[in-house]
Amino acid sequence: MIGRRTMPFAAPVLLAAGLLATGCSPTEASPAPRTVDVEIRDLQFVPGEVEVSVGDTVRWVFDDGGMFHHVEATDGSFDSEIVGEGMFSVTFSEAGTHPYACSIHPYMTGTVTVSE
Ligand SMILES: [Cu+2]
Repeated sequence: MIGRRTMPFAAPVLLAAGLLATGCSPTEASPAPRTVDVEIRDLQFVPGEVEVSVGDTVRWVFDDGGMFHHVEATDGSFDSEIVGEGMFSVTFSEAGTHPYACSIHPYMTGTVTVSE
């Protein structure tokens, strides 16, 4: 008697794996939301101007050796409060232009432009 070790169930398993591999939806997806960093260092916002899309997040990173700074929108739409370290994030849900400044160092300015 000759043992034949066929595997009759292998074919359905491979078929299922193939379906999984090609199962991606062909529908057009909107781009994933991004997070854009603005570094606060050397008494500047770097970069000073950022352009994002609705749904994106801007994250300010306080990295100026512990010096206190403030991210305060001119239109009042966001306010980090005065801090010397850490991060401050804002997710923008509407298109618009938001100039902002540091209340302690008024020459520190930046702009976030949000487009559809
Ligand atoms: Cu400042």
